[in-house]
Amino acid sequence: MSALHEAQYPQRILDYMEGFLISKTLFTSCELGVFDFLLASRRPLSAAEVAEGLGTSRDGMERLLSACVGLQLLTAHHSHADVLYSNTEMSRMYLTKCSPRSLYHSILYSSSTLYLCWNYLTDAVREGRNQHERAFGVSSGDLFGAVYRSDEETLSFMQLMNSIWNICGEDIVMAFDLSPFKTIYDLGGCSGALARRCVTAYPGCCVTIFDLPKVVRMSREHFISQENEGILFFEGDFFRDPLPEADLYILARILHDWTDSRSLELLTKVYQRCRTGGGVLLVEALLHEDNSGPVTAQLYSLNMLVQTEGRERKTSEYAALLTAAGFASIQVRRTGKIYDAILATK
Ligand code: SAM
Ligand code: ASE
Repeated sequence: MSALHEAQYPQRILDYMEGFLISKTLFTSCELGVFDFLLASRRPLSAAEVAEGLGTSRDGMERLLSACVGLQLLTAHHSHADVLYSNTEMSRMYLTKCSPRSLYHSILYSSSTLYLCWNYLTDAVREGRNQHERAFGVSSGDLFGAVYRSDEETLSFMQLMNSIWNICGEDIVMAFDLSPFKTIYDLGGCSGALARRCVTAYPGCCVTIFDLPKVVRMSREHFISQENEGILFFEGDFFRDPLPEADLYILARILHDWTDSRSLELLTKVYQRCRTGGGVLLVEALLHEDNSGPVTAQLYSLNMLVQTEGRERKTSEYAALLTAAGFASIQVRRTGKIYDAILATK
């Protein structure tokens, strides 16, 4: 839409103002299980049938399904007086729980946690700090103590971390040729989704997921079963404990959780334990050098403000941290998706 048009009718402003209506429609449809119910039925269903199956009001479900049609998340089939609904290709692929490319768990975490944190964005901007205390009544003194405030929240966060690699993981492990690195530690490796991508792409390597004991326990229980050849676990605290020696350390979405000084502290520890000729792979949503975008990274940086102690950074800011820690020959690969990769060597 041209500037002139926007001056007369501010469609973009209206879209932004009411963007949360769209988010909430998506959240509620996933939470109620609409897409999985339609998948299981294997034929288009009426609103009454979906309402009956999911235990909701018929009127509420009619409006919800109709809004999903408007959002192109469902297809409406008109037969006689009735309307029948089915999943679109996109919702079957990304919104059903068990699809290999599912974002279902990301959506649930966005609904149950992010949405509540973002209720305090104004306070976060005023104060310049995260809002765990206001949103959930937990102290944010220990950041991951707050993020992992219950077993349910821990699993939910881990599922969020896990699911994005369903759609972005391949690009990250292929961004550089990692085959020369045999012993790899994925620091803060969480559910192990990226580790799994890594051993699939490089069958000759061994990836160890290094994470807090509770996370390792949950990862073993819910995400990585014994059959996963080439994936090991190491329980530890990367700030407090000595790091094991390795050829490559992956830090995916780690530095963006922390201040520059904590990030440098961690990278320095990594540099000291890294074998000569080895390296570090940073995986982050990179901001453009002039801060002009991408808008996803700009918004994620606000999310880091409400939820963590960190920020999203530009390539030059990561390069400065890597150089200060001792690393050299810093290379960047942009993937065009959410996350990019930076490789530096010792
Ligand atoms: N790398 C994963 C990914 O990109 O999907 C997870 C990133 S998540 C934002 C940060 C991870 O760092 C979590 O798995 C968390 O448990 C881990 N972590 C936080 N503090 C840690 C510490 N002190 N020692 C080890 N792991 C830590
Ligand atoms: C973190 C990553 C995330 C810490 C908290 C987080 C994400 C959500 N909450 O390291 C994933 C990225 N998504 C957004 C909206 O920032």
